[in-house]
Amino acid sequence: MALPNKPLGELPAVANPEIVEMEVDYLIVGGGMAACGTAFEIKKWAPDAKSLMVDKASLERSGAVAQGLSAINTYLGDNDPADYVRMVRNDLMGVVREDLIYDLGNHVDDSIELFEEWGLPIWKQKGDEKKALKDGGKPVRTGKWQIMINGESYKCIVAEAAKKAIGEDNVLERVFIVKLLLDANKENTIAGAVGFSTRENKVYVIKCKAMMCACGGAVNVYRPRSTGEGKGRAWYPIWNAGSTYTMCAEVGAEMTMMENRFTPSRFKDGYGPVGAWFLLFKAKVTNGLGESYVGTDRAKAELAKYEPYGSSAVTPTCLRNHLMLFEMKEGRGPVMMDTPGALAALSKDMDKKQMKHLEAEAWEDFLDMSVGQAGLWAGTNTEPEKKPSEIMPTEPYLLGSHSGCCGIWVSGPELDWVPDAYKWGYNRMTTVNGLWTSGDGVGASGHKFSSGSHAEGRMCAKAMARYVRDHADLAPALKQSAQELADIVYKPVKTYLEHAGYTTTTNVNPNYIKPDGLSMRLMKLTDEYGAGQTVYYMTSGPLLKICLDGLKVMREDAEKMAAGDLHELMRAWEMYHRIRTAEMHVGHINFRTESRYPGFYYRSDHPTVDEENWKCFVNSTLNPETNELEFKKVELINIIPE
Ligand code: SFD
Ligand code: AMP
Repeated sequence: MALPNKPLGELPAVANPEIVEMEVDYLIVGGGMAACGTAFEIKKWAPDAKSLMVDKASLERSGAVAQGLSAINTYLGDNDPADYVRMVRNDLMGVVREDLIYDLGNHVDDSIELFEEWGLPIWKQKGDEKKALKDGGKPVRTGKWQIMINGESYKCIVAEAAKKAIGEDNVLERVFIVKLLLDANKENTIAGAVGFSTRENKVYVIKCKAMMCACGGAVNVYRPRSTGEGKGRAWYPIWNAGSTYTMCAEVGAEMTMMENRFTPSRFKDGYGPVGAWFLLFKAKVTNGLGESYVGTDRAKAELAKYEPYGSSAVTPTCLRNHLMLFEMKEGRGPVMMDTPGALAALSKDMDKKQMKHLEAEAWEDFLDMSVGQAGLWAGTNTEPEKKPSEIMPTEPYLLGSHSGCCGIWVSGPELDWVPDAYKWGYNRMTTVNGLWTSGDGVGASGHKFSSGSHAEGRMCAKAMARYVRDHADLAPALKQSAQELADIVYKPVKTYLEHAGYTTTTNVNPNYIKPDGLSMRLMKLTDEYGAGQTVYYMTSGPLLKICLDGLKVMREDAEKMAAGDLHELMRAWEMYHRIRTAEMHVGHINFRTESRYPGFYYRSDHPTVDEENWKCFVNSTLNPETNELEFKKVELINIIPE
């Protein structure tokens, strides 16, 4: 149930919060696209079971789709799922789980048909305006895989269906999950989670038989380009702090491709997405000399360095970024999106009314999903039909559902063509028994986007129900008492209350550090040493060592975090999740001695894409004895022919 908004100011935290203990069959951690998919589907496969969904925010507007979206980037329609695999594989420089991608390609459209049934307006081709997708209605395609929507209320629509299916009383909003918990009696088996309310002094200890954890990717691990009053503005959702990766890794889930990141090219300062401008409006991007930045001989020579990917029919996203950075570094900036040229070309044969409509679409693209960009256009007197806009790669984000693929190593579907090394019983289950993930959580399987994340969440529900049926003896038991768990969660509060009186300003104190201070430390470290934007995404072995040493110290310092109110307590745990996620990301980059994703990051000591030695996955696990990550290479198996 949603709780009312806060009165003025944050709610002070108390030393001894109320403890609420719960037990359910299915626990869904997160409330985004993937989690809503699981919540919608679980009742179908386990109608009599008790399920609970827990979101740190309010379901209607939580996660990456909070502001809405203008496009659905994965709709197969008449396309062959094998071609979908080929596209994703090429875009992610060859190293992907083809079984997961093919499986997703087979299921994703079903979710989109449901979205339409629930009320999401999907653009249709002329003549098909009234025909639903499921009845053969043809959508307006921007690219081979993408379709346009009027998606300002996308998340509200998806959340409503999830709530209705699972039952409103089975949704806990404004509860931040801090840790997942293993079973006391069964090895490597999930048994529950612990979290706290951001609106009441309450700790929740929840036992479960099966769990789907999908808390999105990780944002604000790296110093953003935005500063001062604009800080907090980013492209991906700042509320997702690496909880998925940290919480799953800490219970022993094997991770994969955590070296991957996404540094998307976006409209500078407002972070507006570029897809619609490239694909729908067919806009050209020019360098400071007015040349097409991808079309010069210089650009072709750069791409030739990264074969076989450089010469592919569609240049991978990272290499497109590489070309942009190449121009910027050599002083041929700014890189500009020629919005006036694009709109002029499109409106050549239009009357005044049609032109107004086209201009409205240009604004709506941002009003539907990235409102800050529309605000920035208005604030800088930018009329896109008159003035071009600058494009710039952002700070790095860690995610597994958009054009990136870091995440968790999961089982593939139980199908005979799936290699044995890729499946261990239950589709999308992690290497921890009873623990699933989806969306940004699943590694080596990018380009799912909003639709694929929802579909993947639904696939999890089916597999979870089978697991619970197959294990009738499941009786989750926790290793620690509810009080011990509450003490861990509220430790930053106790630290604060014990020491806050020592200094006159509560933010500066020799006995503790506030999450805000730790955030600045983290961003400075990852940015300067871990290939952030201020160093043009460049790092090397010696720089990575400094970064890893710094992160280790920071994790120790995190033990001394202090939180005076519930909002700050959330910030504290977000910081902890970010630090662990950064350790995984930087550790993976350190292990992979090549530059697999030029344009996303570079290693100056290993600048090439080394197909001979590194066309493989890098997986890691956290050793519970040493608390250190252990890395290994894992063989890549090609399933779909070229
Ligand atoms: O334009 C905790 N995305 C796009 N997808 C598309 O299909 N089309 C687009 O047009 C896309 N574009 C886009 C996109 C995202 C953003 C931010 C913009 C533009 C501006 C990507 C999709 O949105 C994305 O792939 C999916 O949403 C991923 O789904 P999922 O479920 O993996 O993540 P989520 O939706 O962010 O949800 C996360 C949830 O977890 C909660 N949470 N809950 C409890 N405890 C914790 N510790 C928690 N931590 C987080 C969150 O509140 C949230 O509910 S475009 O750029 O290409
Ligand atoms: P974006 O707005 O950058 O997140 O992209 C939205 C969709 O368009 C994703 O499916 C991208 O892969 C695709 N896309 C964006 N820019 C290009 C481009 N220049 N060429 C091909 N596909 C693109």
